[in-house]
Amino acid sequence: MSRSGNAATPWSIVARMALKLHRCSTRWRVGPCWRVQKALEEQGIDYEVVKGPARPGKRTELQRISGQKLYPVIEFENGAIYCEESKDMAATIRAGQLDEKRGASN
Ligand SMILES: N[C@@H](CCC(=O)N[C@@H](CS)C(=O)NCC(=O)O)C(=O)O
Repeated sequence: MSRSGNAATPWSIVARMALKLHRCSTRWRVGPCWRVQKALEEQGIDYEVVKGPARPGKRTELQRISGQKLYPVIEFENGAIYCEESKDMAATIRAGQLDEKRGASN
């Protein structure tokens, strides 16, 4: 193996951390959380599911990061938060515009 800078050499591989989808804990494939999760799936975007508490009073972390208590919320690797109506989030993902939200603080 040479150290020529070949992109396939092990030391050149940069691990990509997945974004986090903060969502409700239902297993049913319906509703706002699933709408956004499905769009991530369809677009082949790496994500990690973080299932949050069902009781609104226990959603302190969600409240802290997003300023509100409803799921779904996307947390980027850089800590940026993306939270809109799920229909708008799904449309953004499908339009290939999710990266544009990475710097947003909404
Ligand atoms: N209008 C919102 C509704 C979001 C919503 O109701 N999310 C559900 C989870 S799928 C939720 O957070 N439910 C918990 C609650 O209402 O306290 C949207 O579509 O984004």
